[in-house]
Amino acid sequence: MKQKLIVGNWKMNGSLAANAALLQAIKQGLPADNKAGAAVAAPALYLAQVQAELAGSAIGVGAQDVSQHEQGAFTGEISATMLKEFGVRYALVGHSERRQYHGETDVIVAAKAQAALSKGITPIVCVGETLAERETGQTETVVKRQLAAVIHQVGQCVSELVVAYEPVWAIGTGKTASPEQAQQVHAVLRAQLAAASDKAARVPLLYGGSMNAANAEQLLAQADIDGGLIGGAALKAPDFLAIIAAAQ
Ligand code: 3PY
Repeated sequence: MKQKLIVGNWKMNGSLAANAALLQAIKQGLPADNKAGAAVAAPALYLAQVQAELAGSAIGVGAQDVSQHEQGAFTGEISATMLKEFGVRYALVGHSERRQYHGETDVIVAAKAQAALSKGITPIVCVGETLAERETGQTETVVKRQLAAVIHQVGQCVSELVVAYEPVWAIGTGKTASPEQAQQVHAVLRAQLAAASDKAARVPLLYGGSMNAANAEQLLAQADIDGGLIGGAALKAPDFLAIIAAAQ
């Protein structure tokens, strides 16, 4: 069976003390025979701390964003090269909060995915529809359009992506897509990836959007759900560990 991948998205949460306590608890609680991949995507300012805390552990370091630019006059931006220096293995791109609050378009998201790949960082490409889009039957069109932009940009590197389906209506709302709703969209994404690359089967397709300790097992049991991108539950060690336990 394909290894599952559980990634915590801390968003703009944490402090030096809270991060240290959380990472210690996660490291200590990880079963010795853990079979799932795990990573945490921390605020950029804490990446050095997270890298140091996780040194020698199997938990990967993730960033929540990456600039599409290599270097230069882009105030406030952080390049893939800089992330790489801090041991970053994954970078979220196109999280709906970035699309919504920072005006990130499909084209920008695709450029960010390419920038990450070019420096050996795995982009976790987030796609998902809003409630209005779901209610007007546009779910498939929207997620396919978002993913198509990235596929077009990265060409043959499609098989090196991670894709996360995060219905916007399920983010931070406590509402979760049912396992069937999530699987339906994952199957669409899998088919789209397969049409682009014969290695698409190996692309981890994560579900995100209020995945928690109570619903993880059912979601992860779906044929095309290969892991989770976890919001609030990633900030509590027992919950994050329970999701990892459900991913064995
Ligand atoms: C959530 O579950 O709230 C997320 O946005 C995870 O990225």
